[in-house]
Amino acid sequence: MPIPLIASDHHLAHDGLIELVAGRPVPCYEMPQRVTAIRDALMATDNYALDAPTDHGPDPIAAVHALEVIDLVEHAWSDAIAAGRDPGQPLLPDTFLLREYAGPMPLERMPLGRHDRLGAFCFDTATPIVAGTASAARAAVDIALTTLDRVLDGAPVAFGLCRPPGHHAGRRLIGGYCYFNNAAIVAEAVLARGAQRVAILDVDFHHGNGTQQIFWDRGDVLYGSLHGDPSAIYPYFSGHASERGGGAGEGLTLNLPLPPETDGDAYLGALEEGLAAIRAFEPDAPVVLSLGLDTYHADPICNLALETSDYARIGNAVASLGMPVVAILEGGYAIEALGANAVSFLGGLADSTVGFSA
Ligand code: Q9C
Ligand code: ZN
Repeated sequence: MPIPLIASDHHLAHDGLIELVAGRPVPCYEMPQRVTAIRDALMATDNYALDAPTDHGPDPIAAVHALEVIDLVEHAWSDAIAAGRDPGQPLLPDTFLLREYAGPMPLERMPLGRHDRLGAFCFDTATPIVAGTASAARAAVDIALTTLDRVLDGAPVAFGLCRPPGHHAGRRLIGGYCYFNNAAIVAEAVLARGAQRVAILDVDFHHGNGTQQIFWDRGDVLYGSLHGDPSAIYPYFSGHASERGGGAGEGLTLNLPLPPETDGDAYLGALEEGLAAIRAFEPDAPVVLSLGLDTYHADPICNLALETSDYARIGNAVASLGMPVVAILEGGYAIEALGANAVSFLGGLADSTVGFSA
């Protein structure tokens, strides 16, 4: 059986993006060719069935994100244009509404233009908005939810080529190239369809601060993440092993920070801990996999040391759970290697799954 691969071209207009790295504008690493490269490489193998997403409407997004941040993503660009901003330049925040700004003051009003509110809802300078951003972000959610549909319909594995990615986006927060949290929306949707416990496994190089925040105090969602140690790695302020969830979610957040140059063997060792936690949680729903490929040794913005062949081993290890997997694309910026790494990962994931169902 071919593996469902859900993709659309809506993301192509989320382009021409600039991010600020140490204050300097550079072309955004998160570019359209990422998804095109992965799609073409997977389709060249004949093992995938390419399909378009179906429209799931706004409700699944509103189940995860606050209306005020959805409104911002939808309207920041048009408000900026109405205010006379240059349509050739992506929008980035020029303020940051930190806790320290308010101190004891009960500040309650937002600026009128949604573009001027960016500083209240965006935590970095890597999350630009252009004309095509909102429709791309909505399409990415539809891709993620359609990927879930395929797995609920019986596919052991399906892969959603979501772009923009999602795992840095919190309940009322955008950042890290992310606007809507595709994986969190899938987890919430599967619970809405009657599941009791869902596990999210995040193998992107960066800590999924948004996903962790959304499910921090939830007893029905396990969040496990392997990532570069936030002591010196973006997003810096979360992802330490000591963060374990709170309230009903106590113990259901598992952070596995990794040192620079972690190789395949060490990665697989840490992954076993994550997989053991998932088994112990006994999910009754497909595993949601936040699949970043920025753990690759040649990724331009990351510092782990995985090789292409390691991804097949990682995919195999995830498949050893014996659970269906909804794989959602997150990061990965070594364009020339993304295709081969995706083929390797998904191949490893699907191989063992076939073994299970046989
Ligand atoms: N000097 C994802 O992989 N830039 N987002 C960090 C550190 C932002 C990564 C710069 C990285 C965001 C989905
Ligand atoms: Zn990443």
